[in-house]
Amino acid sequence: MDWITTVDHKKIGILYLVTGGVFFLLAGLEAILFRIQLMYPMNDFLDAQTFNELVTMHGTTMLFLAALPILFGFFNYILPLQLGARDVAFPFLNALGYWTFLFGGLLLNLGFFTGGLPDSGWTAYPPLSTEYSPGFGMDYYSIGLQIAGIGTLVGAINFIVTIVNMRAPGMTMMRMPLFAWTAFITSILIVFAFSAFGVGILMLTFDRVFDGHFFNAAVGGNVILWQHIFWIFGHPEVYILILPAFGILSEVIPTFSRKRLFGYTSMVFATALIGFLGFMVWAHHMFTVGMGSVANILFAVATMLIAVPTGIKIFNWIFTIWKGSLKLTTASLFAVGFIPSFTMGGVTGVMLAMAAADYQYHDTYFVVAHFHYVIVGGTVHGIFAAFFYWFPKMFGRKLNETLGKITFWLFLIGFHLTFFIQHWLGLIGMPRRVYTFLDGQTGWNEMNFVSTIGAFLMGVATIILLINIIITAMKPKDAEADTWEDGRTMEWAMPSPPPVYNFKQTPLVRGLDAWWVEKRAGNDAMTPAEPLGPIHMPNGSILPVIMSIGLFIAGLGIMHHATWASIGGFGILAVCMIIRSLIDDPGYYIDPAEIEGKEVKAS
Ligand code: HEM
Ligand SMILES: [Cu+2]
Repeated sequence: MDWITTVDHKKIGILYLVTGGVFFLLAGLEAILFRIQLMYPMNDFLDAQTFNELVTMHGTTMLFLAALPILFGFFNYILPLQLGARDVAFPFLNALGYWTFLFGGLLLNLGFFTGGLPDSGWTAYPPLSTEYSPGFGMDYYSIGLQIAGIGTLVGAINFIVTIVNMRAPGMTMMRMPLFAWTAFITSILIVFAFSAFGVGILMLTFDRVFDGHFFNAAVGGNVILWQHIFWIFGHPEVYILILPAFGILSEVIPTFSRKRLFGYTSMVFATALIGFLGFMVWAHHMFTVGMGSVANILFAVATMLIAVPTGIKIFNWIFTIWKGSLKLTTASLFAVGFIPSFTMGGVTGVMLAMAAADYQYHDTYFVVAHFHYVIVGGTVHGIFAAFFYWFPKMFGRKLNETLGKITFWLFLIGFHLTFFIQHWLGLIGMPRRVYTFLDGQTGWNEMNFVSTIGAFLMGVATIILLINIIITAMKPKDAEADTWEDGRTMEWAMPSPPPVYNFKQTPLVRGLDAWWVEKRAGNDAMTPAEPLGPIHMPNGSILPVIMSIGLFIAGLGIMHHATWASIGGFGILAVCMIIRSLIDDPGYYIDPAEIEGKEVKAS
């Protein structure tokens, strides 16, 4: 019950991690299924419709329900600790964000039970997603993502306010850990990108459910309109996924190199610049649409520009490792593995940015290879690094390092085996999203076979990680506060896991890498910025769950033209909002006497 009503950022963070993790496994399983289909020519393991559904669900789930929520889990858990805050700015809203994400995600996946999943690709281009996709599949997509998107937007706004308002005394913006900086820029991108997407899928819902004509060329609508709206969201979305991973690297690498991050200021500006440029390049996904050469050239050049700030980051990490004595833990291995894999994705990105050459690459496996190098080589590696790095902080136990390293090597090898070869598959003409291919085309059989074997290896690596988590869960909680011994930021100055109220007294920040500064000064705890006093805590609430269920019912009602269900669903929402507005919730206080002596000294 406690977990359903909680508004504690740490518990919500764990909820995000667990839910995102389950969706990650589901989407991974979908990928393995359609990779089995592509293992042999003219295979009939899956039929075409099922293949399309699995590809669509794989991409959509990975992006919206796995990668981003897992990153939100880390934001939620770690940010307030790094900033020295009691919680995020709006704990109630935080819970609401999680529950709308969960129920939106469930709606998206409802087709597994009712038959008819989304099948038009994660890009949902009309008319493929309108006229040519009868049934409820794409309604689950547009309405499910609408609801999940509310959660994402709410979460992002919450993180922005937290970062602007809740930093401990002394923590200026330029003393903020880089992970917090990337969370900040990412959240700003989410606010702009997800608003555009929300409008786009609302229009799609109108076209599908209410016979609208936004994207219907036959009656004066415009299909290209969708592509623009989609990619104004879609391109920043990939930066939304990669910037937090940059932030994770910028924490993990200095900790294990036992050095401060090289070029902190340039890292901050590079992050902001990447965020800004990320909005200037969306039409590089549309070079073959026929926008004309001027537009193509502008978007090509803008895209190539992004390589500059990204290169700055890569070099800064390398200079951080340089002449430090890097400790090889699973976390640092994933962080170091990130660098070459992600860079290769960046290089093919610049190749794709050449508009003329893109006529050859477009819609082939070259693109699939490219974005998996960025997303799996980058984001997923970052997520694994973060998981091993912060796991002891969150659960009080260190994951097994031997099993962790096995996971790393299997995953790294499996990943390159799966996707490296797809560059060639693409260049010799294998189109993306085809459910089978003819026998006897030079190299196709062998390369597709190898690719599938690689996918199995990644699957095995993930299973070993699960075993690792189970084994670790059975061990006693014995992680030190500063488990990795060389922690630099403030989360390492508190017990693992931290008490509900985080720091007993709000800490005083005396420099960049606040905890490192204190350790250097010979202190074994953060210097407090306030006297010990009663700690104000918010009460839990059941309303966020009920509100999300209301939205879920309303969504189902809309797609089935069931007016009463829609009104009922929105009614539930409205009643909850009224209750929340009318009933004052003052929260409660924790008495300092109660916590005296409970604070664990950081060693
Ligand atoms: C288990 C590892 C993975 C394997 C084997 C895999 C495999 C694939 C393949 C073969 C496709 C292309 C299918 C086609 O176009 O015919 C694909 C599409 C896609 N994948 Fe993955 N993938 C994996 C992990 C991921 C991850 C971690 C993400 C994101 C976090 C991701 C995001 C996507 C997206 C966005 C698409 C495009 C879907 C679409 O075309 O609508 N994949 N995946
Ligand atoms: Cu793009």
